[in-house]
Amino acid sequence: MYGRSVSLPTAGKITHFYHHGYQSWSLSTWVEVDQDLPMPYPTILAPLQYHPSSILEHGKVGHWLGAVKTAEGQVHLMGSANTDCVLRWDGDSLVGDYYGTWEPAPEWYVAIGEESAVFTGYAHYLKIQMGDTINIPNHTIRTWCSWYSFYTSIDQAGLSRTIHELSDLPFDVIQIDDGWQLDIGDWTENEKFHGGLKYLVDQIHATGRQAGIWLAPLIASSSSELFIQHPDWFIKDDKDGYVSAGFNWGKPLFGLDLTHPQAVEWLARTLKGLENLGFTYIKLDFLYGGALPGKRTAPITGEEAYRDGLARALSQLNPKTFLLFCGAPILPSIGLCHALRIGPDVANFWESPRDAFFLHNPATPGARNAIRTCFHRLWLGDVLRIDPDVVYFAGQEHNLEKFQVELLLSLANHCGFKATSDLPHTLSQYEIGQLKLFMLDRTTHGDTPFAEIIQRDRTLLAMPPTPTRITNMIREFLGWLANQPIALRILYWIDQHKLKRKFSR
Ligand code: 9PG
Repeated sequence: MYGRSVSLPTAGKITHFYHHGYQSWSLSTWVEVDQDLPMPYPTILAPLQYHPSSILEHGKVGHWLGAVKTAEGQVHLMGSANTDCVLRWDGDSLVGDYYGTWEPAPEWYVAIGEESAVFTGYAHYLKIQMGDTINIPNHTIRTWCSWYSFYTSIDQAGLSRTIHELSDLPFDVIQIDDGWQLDIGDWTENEKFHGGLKYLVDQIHATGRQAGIWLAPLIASSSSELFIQHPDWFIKDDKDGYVSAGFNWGKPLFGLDLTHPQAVEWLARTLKGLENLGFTYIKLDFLYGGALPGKRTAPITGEEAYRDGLARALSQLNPKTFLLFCGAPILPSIGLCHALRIGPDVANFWESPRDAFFLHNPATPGARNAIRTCFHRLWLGDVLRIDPDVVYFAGQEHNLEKFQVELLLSLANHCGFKATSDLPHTLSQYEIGQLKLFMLDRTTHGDTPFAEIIQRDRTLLAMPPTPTRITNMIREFLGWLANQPIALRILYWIDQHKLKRKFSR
């Protein structure tokens, strides 16, 4: 089908709508058609978690693709290989709308049949239409990443020690995550890395591994030199204010205008600089910031700007440099990256009662949220490498039950993307054995494939219960509180303080 607005009549009694979220961390799941998803709170985090449009439609909207399921289990799917496409179900038909600026009108892929067959069909269509510009490796990825143990408290000494401790454990990549930079926008090492990043890269290389680095180059905080020196490189709204890219690190964030030629040159230089230091695995995070709706130098949409500007900057890199995208709009990233995070952050707990029951927010960190969204996006594995985030081995570092750990392990195994942040000295001999078995492809999680475990017990990934009057009142209050930047700043300080204490011991 072709058209700016198209409609596919559906037949049979429709019971579920497949809600496909906007970016890596956004919820993706089947939603019962007679059930509305409550608005997730706090709204200050919305730009980090959803596309502004999907918030308003209670989960009955899908980005780039949409599907409905009949009582008999037959699936109607409609999807696109273009940016700026949105799908809805109007009660009779799947309706696709294109909001982009390109002519002619886009093509829409349509399939009707058994669930896994129609999603696989769409994945193959995407691969051909968008994914064949990049060579996707198919070996297992085994990464040690600093985030889920050190968080922002990384420093040169701690990482050096870990590189040494990782000794001969089966990892191919050691990836430095958030915490090394001067500010969000200023991607040079801070005072905690007095020897320079190169010092750590050399240590990693000496162990025979690839060095990886995290950065979030499409957002900046107002305190950064980048924002202060180049305020005209950022996305604006109609009133000439800056479009919010959300709030994190106790700071408001803004998105880079990827239609500004100098901003793209800066981006290319920044990435090339890291590659020149020896980083061959780059985790590009918070990428939604470059795709936010708003006013840019060129009159194209956010998604178009993202795809075009990012492609130009990345073309300066060695094609062998492994690119992992995170916090990224899904479809506009296809063909630009080797691997893509397809769910929210795993955490060392199953579910946060505050987020699930009171804020009704399924896009926040937690193993259940991560597994739910990843499970519903496994079909993307036919398009690129999917990153389900980390697994835990160190029993003393998490509050997950055994079967929850096993679920994470079997998910990582399914994806062939095996990462952890566990610090070797926190692992018992037994746990080190488990880690080795897992990384060396000798299962430690039983033989049942991930999808089968989930299919057997669909309550595992059920959505939190719909709010009641009481929880709604609490949601309004907590949502209001969490929308106050000062409250988020205080939470951030508390977290930082706790981390400092933990690592000073
Ligand atoms: C570093 C981390 C890790 C992690 C990423 C990303 O506020 N938020 O909604 C929010 C969501 C995700 C997030 C941080 C904040 O995590 O997914 O692996 O790299 O950044 O800061």
